[in-house]
Amino acid sequence: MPPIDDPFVAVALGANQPSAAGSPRETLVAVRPLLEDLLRVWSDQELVCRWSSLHDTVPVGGPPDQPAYCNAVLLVAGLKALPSEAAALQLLDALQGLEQQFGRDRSREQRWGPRSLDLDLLFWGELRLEHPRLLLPHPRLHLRTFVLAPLLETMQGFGSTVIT
Ligand code: PH2
Ligand code: MG
Ligand code: MG
Repeated sequence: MPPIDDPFVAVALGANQPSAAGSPRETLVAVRPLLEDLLRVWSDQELVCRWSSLHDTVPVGGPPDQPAYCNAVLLVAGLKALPSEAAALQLLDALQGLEQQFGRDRSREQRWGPRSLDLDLLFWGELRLEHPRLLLPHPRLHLRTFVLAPLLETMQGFGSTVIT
């Protein structure tokens, strides 16, 4: 893979409730091509998409006894558009539309409670946003192993080379 200097977009995926597509794992498998299509439409160009594997994870926060999560990360490279608040909010709208398609109903859920699909924007290059709808970079990114472990998988091979 050639080095790519354009800013990355990273999206975290999570689910711990069944959707019409099936179990949380089946949901994430079904979401993958739809999320890639959504990003291509949003950016109006071909992109380099790097997927982590699917991770079964212990729930962090939220109500006690909620079911285990399935998590993954998508790293998107090769975007020519410059990061901006307007474009990031447009992407957030598109991600929330996809969440709804998989049965997510924000009006009926608890903070950090169970959900059929969660799509979180983690960062877009160096863009810093403090918008009521979106904080970038994601303020808890560095605290969440269920995000960092799959993110690291997607980043292998990009950027600096290890000298042995
Ligand atoms: N998402 C949450 C709350 N807790 N725990 C894990 N393991 N994975 C998640 O995706 C997750 C969570 C709220 O978005
Ligand atoms: Mg979310
Ligand atoms: Mg989340």
